[in-house]
Amino acid sequence: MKTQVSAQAKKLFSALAFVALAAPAWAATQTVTLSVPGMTCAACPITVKAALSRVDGVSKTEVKYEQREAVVTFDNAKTGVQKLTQATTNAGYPSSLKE
Ligand SMILES: [Cu+2]
Repeated sequence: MKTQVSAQAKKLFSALAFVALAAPAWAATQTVTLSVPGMTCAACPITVKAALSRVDGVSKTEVKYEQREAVVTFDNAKTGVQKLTQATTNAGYPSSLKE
């Protein structure tokens, strides 16, 4: 009985993994969280938000100063994580994708 449940769970897991891997190929809107450790005062998020919002394809940017994070929603056919981190870096705030 136990092995049967485990086999089913494995099947379900691989199905979910497949969906997760396949999604970027057709899903146009993607949301990522960037770690922006360089934000040192309450005004920094304004600069970071402006830099990210200026990237073509970005539809929503939410910068959380307390967490040193930026949550960005974008069209993944137009832009990508590398362009987002490049934009914050150019504005003086290097960032990286938060896993
Ligand atoms: Cu600041």
